[in-house]
Amino acid sequence: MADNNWTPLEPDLATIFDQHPQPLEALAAGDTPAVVIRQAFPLHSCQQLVERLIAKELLYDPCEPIPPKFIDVAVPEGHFREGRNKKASRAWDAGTATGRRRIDIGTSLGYRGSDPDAFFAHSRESHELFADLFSNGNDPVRILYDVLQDLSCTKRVVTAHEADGRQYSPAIIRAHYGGYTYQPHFDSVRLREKREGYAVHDFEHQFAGVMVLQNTQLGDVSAQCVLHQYMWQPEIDSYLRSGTFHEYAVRENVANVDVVLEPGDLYFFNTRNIHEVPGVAGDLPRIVLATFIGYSSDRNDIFVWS
Ligand SMILES: O=C(O)CCC(=O)C(=O)O
Ligand SMILES: [Fe+2]
Repeated sequence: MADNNWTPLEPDLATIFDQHPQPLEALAAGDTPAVVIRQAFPLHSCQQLVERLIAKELLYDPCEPIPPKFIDVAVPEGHFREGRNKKASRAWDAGTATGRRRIDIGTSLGYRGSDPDAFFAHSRESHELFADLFSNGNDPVRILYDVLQDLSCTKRVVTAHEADGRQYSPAIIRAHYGGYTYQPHFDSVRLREKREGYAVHDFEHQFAGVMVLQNTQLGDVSAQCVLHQYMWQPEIDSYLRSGTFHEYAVRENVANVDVVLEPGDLYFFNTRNIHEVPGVAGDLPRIVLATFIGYSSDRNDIFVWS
């Protein structure tokens, strides 16, 4: 059953606050699928940033042969590591799709968090890398944090850190080549990755804050996130793993919305809502700036990491 009231809050802070006094509480409760800020980062800044990432050889130009170093570091679809496991788990069965590569710039807790020392060492390098990348002052990470700060009303937004001061990576840039697909899944350091021992484990809710820097397009189809009005429960795992969530959603009348974004648009959603980004194998990779966000109604601080 389509729930017509389950629509994103958008397009700018003033309008969003007119609709809801506490937008992040609305996300926590699942009352809205997403909070969308249109054109948070200007289109020409998105384009300049992508050019700079290619010039610095942090990403590759899809029109050129792939430099071998990118083949070694690409993250396969659906991979994450649980707890202290060295071996990757898969959030869904991606089959044997080839050419779908994800290149990360920054540090992923989901992918690297099984070895805390290596994770925090890698995160330190990411801080230096981002400081260098955005030394021109045109900093989309700052914009994302500032918007989140405004949305949070009286809370304080900080990069996630441990009690001893070790910092998580402030954000991550992900480039998805060749139609890389996020099948229906949820993200949770608590419920999925079981990151006990990390400070981010202590928050009640997890959100994502994602800014699109470049999209991929094939004909008139571009890659967009679909959010389902279903908060993860253990009984859905078998459907997620076997790739049959859509059949379940149809049978149980689970509503969903497409969040259609242009480069420069920024959206926040509750990562416990089942979500997906069907891949589109256009000429260009879909590139996003992504964060995870730890939020508790009764805590004054909001942690951001990647
Ligand atoms: O790229 C997006 O818009 C969301 C990706 C996502 O679901 C994830 O990184 O877990
Ligand atoms: Fe996700």
